[in-house]
Amino acid sequence: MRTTAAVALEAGKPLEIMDVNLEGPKAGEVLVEVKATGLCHTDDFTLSGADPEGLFPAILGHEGAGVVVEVGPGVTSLQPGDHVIPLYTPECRECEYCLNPKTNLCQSIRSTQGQGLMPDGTSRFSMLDGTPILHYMGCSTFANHTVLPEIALAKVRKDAPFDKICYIGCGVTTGIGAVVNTAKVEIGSTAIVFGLGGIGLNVIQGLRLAGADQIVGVDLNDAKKPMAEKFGMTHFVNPNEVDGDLVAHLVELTGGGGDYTFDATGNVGVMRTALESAHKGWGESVIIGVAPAGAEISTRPFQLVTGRVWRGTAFGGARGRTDVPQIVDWYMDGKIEIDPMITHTLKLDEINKGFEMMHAGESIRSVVVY
Ligand code: NAD
Ligand code: AHE
Ligand code: ZN
Repeated sequence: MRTTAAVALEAGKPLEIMDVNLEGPKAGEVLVEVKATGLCHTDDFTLSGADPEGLFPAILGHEGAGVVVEVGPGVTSLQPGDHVIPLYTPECRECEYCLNPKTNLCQSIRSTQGQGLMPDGTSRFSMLDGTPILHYMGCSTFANHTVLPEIALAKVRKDAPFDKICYIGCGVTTGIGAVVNTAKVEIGSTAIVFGLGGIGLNVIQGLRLAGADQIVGVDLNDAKKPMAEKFGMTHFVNPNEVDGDLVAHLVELTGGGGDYTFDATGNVGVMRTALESAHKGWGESVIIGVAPAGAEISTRPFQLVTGRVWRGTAFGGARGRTDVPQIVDWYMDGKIEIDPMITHTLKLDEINKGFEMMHAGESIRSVVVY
């Protein structure tokens, strides 16, 4: 079939809207009509050329929601008409990783996914002249139709709006999951969140859900403050307005440091500040941000010797087929909020404007509706 997509032809160039060929689903695969997709900073990171796994030409996008159109041979858990959220972290429920309760990082298709290919080592997308186009993070939601493995789709309730629940495909689950699955924050905790964008705001709403007492937000952009307060931030710090050492300021503000700190910027200098502003003896710092190729984190080992813990999280530690339908229920039941964070709704041919607003710090989440 033919479908319309925003194609990343090369790093650093705007996406190009074009018709592309899409082959139907093979064994174990599912054809999905994408109804809506969010624009995550990670899409921008890959498009910039900073992602060591970034390959071109590719169809980016990994924060979608849509409807099953057709299933390939052997697919048993989904049928046409089902509503689904694509999962860049699949859940096969069989591999060594899925069987280990300590991780959500299903590895059953990770190597082909990282090469922009389906599990059989081929792509379903091509240009109209036959040139193959690569998949991205196993999702490619910047296409109106896409093909995914069955294990990379969460089946969700049909009354949930696509243009909101697409955000659960990455940002919402990553932020809330970092709090409840990875850090396992306790009631009454003190926390510091660095970066109040599409991920950091969801960390903040996760902290509120978990019953944190003090939630400090740190961002260079003052315009992020009102939204963060709406989601539960109790104190705001702009590093540019702090006289002297930022770590010392945060340690004083929190009475010794955060029980939990979170990096949602992708800046390795910020990651160090986050670790060092965690409380001596027990503070845990969670890295969410994705750093460019070649970037490395550093700190004095003494920071860890004296009891701080440094860890990371992918997709908020969530097991997608199990946890994502539940997060959709939380949204539909009013336990979590999504709507105010979706600041812009765009058509596919406006997608580059969405990235421009991200760069300018004008948006929280832009969502493309097909
Ligand atoms: P975003 O652009 O919406 O937000 C980033 C925020 O960080 C902005 O508000 C910006 O002003 C702030 N910021 C930038 N530099 C800062 C600094 N030095 N100090 C304080 N604040 C600073 O991005 P997002 O969509 O929220 O994504 C955040 C990060 O999380 C990205 O690196 C993204 O790739 C990553 N991410 C990781 C996962 C995961 O599973 N680990 C999932 C989604 C996104
Ligand atoms: N390809 C990059 C790493 C990118 C990365 O860390 N991705 C996160 C999800 S970001 C979603 O917005 C992730 O899930 N990582 C685990 C994995 O297996 O990719 C690089 O540095 O090579
Ligand atoms: Zn993302």
